[in-house]
Amino acid sequence: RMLQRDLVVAIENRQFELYYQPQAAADGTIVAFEVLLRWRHPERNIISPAVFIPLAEETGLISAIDEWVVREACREAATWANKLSIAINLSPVDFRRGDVPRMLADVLAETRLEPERVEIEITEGVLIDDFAGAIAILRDIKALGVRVAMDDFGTGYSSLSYLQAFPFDKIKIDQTFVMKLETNPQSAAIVHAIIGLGRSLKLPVIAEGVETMAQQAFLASEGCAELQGFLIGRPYPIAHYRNIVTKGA
Ligand code: G
Ligand code: G
Ligand code: NA
Ligand code: MN
Repeated sequence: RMLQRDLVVAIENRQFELYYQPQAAADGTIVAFEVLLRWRHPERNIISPAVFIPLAEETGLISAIDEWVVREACREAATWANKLSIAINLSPVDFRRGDVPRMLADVLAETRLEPERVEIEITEGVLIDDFAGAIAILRDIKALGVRVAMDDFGTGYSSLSYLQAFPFDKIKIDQTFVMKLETNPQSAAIVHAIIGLGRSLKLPVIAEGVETMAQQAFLASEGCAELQGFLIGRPYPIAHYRNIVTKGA
């Protein structure tokens, strides 16, 4: 496909951009930013990662792309006066193809970003093919001082056994549950259960896709630790949030 060919030169032609979406504590204070990749295609508008990440995964370009994301995001965050954290998405394919812990260690050394300020977001897809291998890689990542969050929690197959097999630092409730909180009693029950699970396991829970004050109020009453979504802030280039990240700690 044409898009696939264009993807090969996207890094060297500087067509990728990072967007940053705030993550807030229960009291509304912004505590971190999720890093979200955008492709500014020369002949199209901005292309969503939902479109080009699968292509990059098929062609093996994903490892180079994710490494670029990690390096750019760490370089950016290292300049922030208030030392907020960043959450970076890695593809399950990275875990099968490359040496992710080595890559992270190299970038952290190069950018001098404190490892405690980095959180890796992975979906349970990472554990499906080679369970033991993935667990070993995750342990090496945590040994660097980097945190690991389980993304899109509740949408996969056996999330509960994964929580038993690996000490994740955070659970992200998938936005499909959050978006139906007001209209679907099942969604509210599932969100209630996930937050309760987090409390029992002493795992902080973050809800994504928070768009309304009613959703925020429900999540607050359930004791959800953190919120992410358009209500808190949309993903934008970091310039949009410059006054937040340059504020003294
Ligand atoms: O930002 P948006 O909602 O369009 O993202 C769509 C999907 O792409 C999400 O599942 C998100 O996790 C993923 N994604 C966003 N940025 C990156 C990235 O830098 N690397 C990887 N591997 N996935 C990303
Ligand atoms: O799969 P992952 O959780 O990484 O996907 C995150 C994506 O969800 C981001 O790319 C972002 O564009 C999108 N997103 C974040 N907050 C909201 C929201 O409140 N509403 C909607 N519709 N999408 C959101
Ligand atoms: Na994510
Ligand atoms: Mn998600």
